[in-house]
Amino acid sequence: MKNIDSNNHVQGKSIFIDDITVSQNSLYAVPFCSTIANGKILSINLSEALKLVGVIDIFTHNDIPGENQIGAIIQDEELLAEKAVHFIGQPIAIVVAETELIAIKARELIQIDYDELEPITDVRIAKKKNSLIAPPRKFELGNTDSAWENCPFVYTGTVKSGGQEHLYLETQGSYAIPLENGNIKIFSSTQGPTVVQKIGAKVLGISMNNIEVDVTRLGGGFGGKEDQATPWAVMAMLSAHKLNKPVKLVLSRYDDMYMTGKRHPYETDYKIGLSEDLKIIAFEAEYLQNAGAAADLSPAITERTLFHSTNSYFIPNVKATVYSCKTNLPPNTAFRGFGAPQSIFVIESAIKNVANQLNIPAREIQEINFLKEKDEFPYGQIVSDVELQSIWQTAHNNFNFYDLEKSVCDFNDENDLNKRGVSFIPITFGISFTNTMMNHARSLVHIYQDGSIGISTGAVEMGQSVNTKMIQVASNVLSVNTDRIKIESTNTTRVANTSPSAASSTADLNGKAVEIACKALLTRLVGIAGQILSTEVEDINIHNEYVFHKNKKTNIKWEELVWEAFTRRINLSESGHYFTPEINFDKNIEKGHPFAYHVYGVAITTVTVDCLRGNYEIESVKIIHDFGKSMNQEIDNGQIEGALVQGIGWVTMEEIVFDDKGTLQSKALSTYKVPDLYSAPKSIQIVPLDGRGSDKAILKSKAVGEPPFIYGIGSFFAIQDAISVFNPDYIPKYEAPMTPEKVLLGLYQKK
Ligand code: LUZ
Ligand code: MOS
Repeated sequence: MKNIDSNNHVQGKSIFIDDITVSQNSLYAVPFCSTIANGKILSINLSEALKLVGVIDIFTHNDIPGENQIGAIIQDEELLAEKAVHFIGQPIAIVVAETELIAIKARELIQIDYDELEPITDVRIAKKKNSLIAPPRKFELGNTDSAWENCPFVYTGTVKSGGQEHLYLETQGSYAIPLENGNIKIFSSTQGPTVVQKIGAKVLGISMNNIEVDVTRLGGGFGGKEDQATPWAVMAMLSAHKLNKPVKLVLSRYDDMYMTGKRHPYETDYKIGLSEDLKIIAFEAEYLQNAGAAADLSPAITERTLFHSTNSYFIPNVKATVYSCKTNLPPNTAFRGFGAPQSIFVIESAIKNVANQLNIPAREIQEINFLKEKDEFPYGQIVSDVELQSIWQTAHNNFNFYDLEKSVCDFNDENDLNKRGVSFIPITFGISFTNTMMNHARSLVHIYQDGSIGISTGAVEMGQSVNTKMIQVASNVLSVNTDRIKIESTNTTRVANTSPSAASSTADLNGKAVEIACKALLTRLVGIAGQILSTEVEDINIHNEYVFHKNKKTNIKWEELVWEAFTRRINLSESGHYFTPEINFDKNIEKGHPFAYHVYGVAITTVTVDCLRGNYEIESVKIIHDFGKSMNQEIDNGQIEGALVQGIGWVTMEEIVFDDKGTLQSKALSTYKVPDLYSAPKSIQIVPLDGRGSDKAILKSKAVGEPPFIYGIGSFFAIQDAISVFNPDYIPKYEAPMTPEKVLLGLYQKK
């Protein structure tokens, strides 16, 4: 089945926040934000701005009727700064005007005085000053302290990875409409409608049932709208509430880039020990996460960093500690992978470092240490249904590692100024929100009298095609054509208490909820068919829109059956609720079984470095991926390709630069380069593993959103290998991104 939105997307007919028809009396809001990274607010003067013709009002924290607090996990973030500011881009006031242009002009007229303080931008300084978001977390298995003496090979190192701009095509935005009795309806480009509803109610001092959040689709989220769509939505609601007029707030690209948080940069010190036969015996890591000025989702992200600290390997002795460091940068947030890519980059760098020291391919160390059935993860979950061995074998069968490596060697022998490198990245990604309570979802399915079907769920469509998959699930259970089924907007009044669409779990959780509701409806309809045909329900089934009796087609069509059921006063609506069984996690002992299942895979990346210029091309990425039993291979391949290229961007060209005053330097697409068609791999081959799937995946079709992001990491190591071939003096540093500038310096580095 094709993505149901593709025709409209291509024709520009799909509706995003900025396409919603606004009513005539609508107003426009823009945030006024801090221009310093740390300091006290001494005075603020709005009078010049308020004088501008067309300005309606300017709101500060004094205008907030409820609590000035938007922190979701830790209550440490004001919607509008009161006495002090902690990062450049922190909202202080909301300017509301008749047009967006007037609002922008007015905000330039606001006068503000600060008492400026020294900002912290560096995680090492933050840790030294004990500037932390929360106490550190530690996962332990075995005993590393006593393990080192049994390790003939012990290496230490430091690994750094940079931030990343989400760059969703649709910027943050919302449109709030005041209704009667103080109620509000808001359209928001959010992954978390319930988060917007809950925080909005708190700030406005009203109840959740006063707010209706409606989401048709997002022009991309990537985690950037899991938590950080909320402040802008709440600002629109606050303004609408105060003025009793509809208010639209859509950030410009520039505002969006400098006001919102990004992927967390990490700095990590590690120690790794191996036996003579290359078994990893012990691994210690101390991750320093740059959280920015408030918690946002950082505590949850630190957790996933620890969960993935050993990637695809069994290591009997592990000590992994993470510090969430509070700095004067915009609060960093969820981004595809949610802290896992950062720690997987660390363990892969450690393995690569060992391989370089021992002068062997990293692949040999990787293969020997793969997780096997019944191994234990550092968090206590026991490995089951592991696919790594079969993935590795399938990769070798399809792409012959030795031929591949030999062709790279031959190329390097024949070329002086172009050099190639190849790398292998296995992945093991845990599926479920690590916070167990978030792993449930609801659906509401209506069958209308004419046989058409409307489905609401908590799933937010953000380009990942979850709506298409929901239709497939309903069509599969009811055996009706997909064009009978419509997916309604995601709306907190129809489906309440939703978890954000995140953690790669949206299709699993909401799909299961749709499946449950449709099965209940099917049972009712089959019962009616049994009555009509005066037969046992066991002999009835519905197939391709017809009632079948003892596997023979009858002349009762779907819509006739539905009408008959309606006339017999049968309820044709049903809600479904699904919660992931078995999962648990005890934070006190840091042990449990947090994940429904794991997704596995491997990527083999070949790059060519231009040794004169320092730029590079990704020749090919060959992937064996564990889709389980994919319910839509084209859509899932699209997720793999997008995630891969996004991952490549993170470790190669995307470089977020803040100066030491906390000012974002890379705040436009002229200074922040993301992969385009020319920098995408020339060839991407995706071979689905003939895997077993999991009963906890919807129709055994495993989650696919985040895991393949990690394949992109392979390009980092392949580029480094190519540099090493050209320049034997090159000493690799494990610091992403590997920009062309760094490549060039590496190519001509002298001992
Ligand atoms: N969001 C979240 C996530 O709240 N919890 C998670 O475990 C998670 N994992 C990946 C992406 N978003
Ligand atoms: Mo996400 S990083 O699944 O919002």
